[in-house]
Amino acid sequence: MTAFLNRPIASRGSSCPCYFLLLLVAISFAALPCFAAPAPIVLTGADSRPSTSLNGEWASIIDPYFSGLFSFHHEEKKNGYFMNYKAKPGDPFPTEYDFSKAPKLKVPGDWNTQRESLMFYEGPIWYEKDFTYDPKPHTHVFLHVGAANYHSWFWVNGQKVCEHEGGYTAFNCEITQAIHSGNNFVVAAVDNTRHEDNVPTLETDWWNYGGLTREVSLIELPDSFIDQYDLHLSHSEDGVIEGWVHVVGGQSGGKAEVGIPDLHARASAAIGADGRAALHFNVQGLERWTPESPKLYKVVIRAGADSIDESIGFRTIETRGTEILLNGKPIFLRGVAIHAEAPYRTGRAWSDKDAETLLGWAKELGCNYVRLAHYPHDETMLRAADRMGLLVWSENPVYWALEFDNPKVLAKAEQQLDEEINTSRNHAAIILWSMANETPNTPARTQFIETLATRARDLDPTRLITAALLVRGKGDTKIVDDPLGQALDVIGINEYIGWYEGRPESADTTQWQIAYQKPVIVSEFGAAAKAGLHGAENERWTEEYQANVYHHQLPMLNKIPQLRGMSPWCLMDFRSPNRPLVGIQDEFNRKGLISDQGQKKSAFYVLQKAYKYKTVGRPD
Ligand code: GCB
Repeated sequence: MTAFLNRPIASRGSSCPCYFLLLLVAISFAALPCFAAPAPIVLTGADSRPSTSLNGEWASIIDPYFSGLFSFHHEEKKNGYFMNYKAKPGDPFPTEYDFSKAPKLKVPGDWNTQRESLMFYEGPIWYEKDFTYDPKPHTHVFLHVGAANYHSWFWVNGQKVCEHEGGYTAFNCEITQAIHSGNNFVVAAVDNTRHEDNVPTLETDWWNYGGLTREVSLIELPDSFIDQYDLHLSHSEDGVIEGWVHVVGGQSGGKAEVGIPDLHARASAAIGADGRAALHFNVQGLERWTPESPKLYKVVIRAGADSIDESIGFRTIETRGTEILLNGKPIFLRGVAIHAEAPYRTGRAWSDKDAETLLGWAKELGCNYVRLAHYPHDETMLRAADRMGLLVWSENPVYWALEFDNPKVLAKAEQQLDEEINTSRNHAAIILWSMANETPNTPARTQFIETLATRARDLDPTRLITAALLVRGKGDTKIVDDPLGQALDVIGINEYIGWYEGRPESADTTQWQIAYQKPVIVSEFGAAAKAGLHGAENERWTEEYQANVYHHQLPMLNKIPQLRGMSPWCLMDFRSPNRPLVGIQDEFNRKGLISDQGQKKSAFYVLQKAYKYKTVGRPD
C-alpha cells in the first residue's frame, strides 16, 4: 500500500474521511495490468498502410527525476502520470500534474529545438494526447511509433502497452485491449539520458535529440495480418522475383499472394506452420531499378483479409573480387554522408520535405549514393532515395566504444539491427547494411560485430555488409588491416588527412596498404569550414582550407586500386555538443559542404566538378 501511494499517506491520511474511497481507487489502480506489456512488433513498410495520424500537439511535462514513474523509494508507481488523472474536489490525495494545463510539444519533433530551455536537456519528458476511436470487430490496433529517442514507455487509457529501447527505429505497440469506443488518451514517457550500456553509448558526435522524433499513428489490422515481407530480384535466376510473406495468426495452408499489375505478374504460395509463405515467380519485361532510372513498381501483397500496396524497385547488388556490381555491372559510388539533421530549421529530420531537400542536394552534387549516418534514418528518407535514385548505406548505431563485452549491449544492438532490416528491407535504394562506425580494434569488439554481421546476413542475404573502419599510420603509409575486415563484404575507411592529422598536402605523399582484396569505400574524409568565412588555403575554418583538403584528397583516393566509392563527411553542418568554438562552430560540426542554413561552401563545387567530370573514381 505504501509503495503504491508513493508516500506514507495512510499514516498521514488516517483521519481522512475519504479513506474508504481512497482504498477503492487504490484497488482499482492495482487491478490494472500496469507492468505487463508485450514487446512491440516490427511491421515492414508500415508507412504504406492506411493509418490515423496522432501527429500534432501533445501535452508535455518535463520530469528530470522521473517522479511521474518512480516513487520516492524508486519503485515503479501504479498511479504515475500515465494515469492522466484529473483531480476532483474532495480527493483524499494531491494530484501534482495536469496534462490539460501542460505546455505542448509538436510530434513529430525533437524537444530540443522546440523550446530554448530544452536545447541541452537530457532526461525524461512525458507526452499526452487525447483521441477518439471507434472500435471495429476482428481488428488489431497498433500504435505505430516512427522513433522515440532513446527509451520510451507507452500507456493507453492508463494501461501499459509497451516499452522500447533504441532511438532510431520504428516499432508498433498493440493497443487492442486498452483502447475503447469514444474518448481515449495515450501517454508516453521518453527518456534520452545517455548510458554506458546503451547503443549508441555515452559519446557520440551528434546532438542527442530527445522525444517522439518521428511520426506516431494508429494502424488497424485484421485478425490475421501480414507483419513482414521481402520481395527482391533473384541473384541466380534471371527474371525471377523471390522472397517471402510472413503472416501473424494465419492458418497454416492459407495463401499469401503477390501481384505486380504493370508486369501482369501474380503469384501465390501456401503459408507454412512458421507463418511464412515462400514466393518465387517469373516476370517478363521488368525494368531494373538504377540510379539513372529508379523504376518503382506497385506491388500488392495479400493474405486473407489483409493487403498492402507497396512501391518496390528491383535490382541486384553483389561483389566480385574488388568490384561492386549493380545489376551485374561494376559501379562506382559517388556519394556523401548525411546526418538526419533538418535543413534550415535544424533539429531531427523527419518529413518528406527534409528528405527531399537533403537528397536533392546530394543529387545536385552528382551523387548516385549516400551514406545515411550513423543510425537508421526515417522511412521518408528511404522512400525519397528509392524515388530519386540514390543508393544507400544504412547504419546500425554501433558507434565508437560500446561495452563490447556486455551481452546486454549486444542484445540491444541486435534488436536495433533486426528492427532496421525488418522495417526497411524492401527499399531498392539500400545496398549496404553497415554494422558499425570507428570501433576500437579489440577481440571483444571483433566478436561483437562479427555476431551482428552473421545476423544481418541471416536476416537478409541479398545485401552487402560493411562497417567504417579506423586506419593506422606508419610514416606516410596508411594501413588498413583491422581484423573486422574479414567479416565484411565491403571495407569502409574513415580518414581525416589534412584535418585531424597533417596538412592538406600530406595526402600527396600518402601511400595505402590495404590487407583486403575487397571493394573499398572511403566512408569519411573532410574538413571543417564556416560558410562565408574566407582566407588563405592554410587557414583553418575557411572555405578555402576545406576546399584545399578536397583538392588534395581526390587525387590521393584515385591511387587506391580497389576504391569503389566515397562518401565525404558530410553534406550539411549538424549540431554537436562537442563543437563549442565560439563564432565558428557554435555547437555545430562544420564539416558540411553546405551550412545548416543551406549555404553552399567552396568545397561543394570542388566535389561537384569531380563527380560531374568523373575525375575521381572510375567512370562506370
Ligand atoms: C568521424 C566520425 C563522425 C564525426 C567526424 C568528425 O570520424 O565518424 O561521426 O562527426 O569524424 O567530424 O570528427
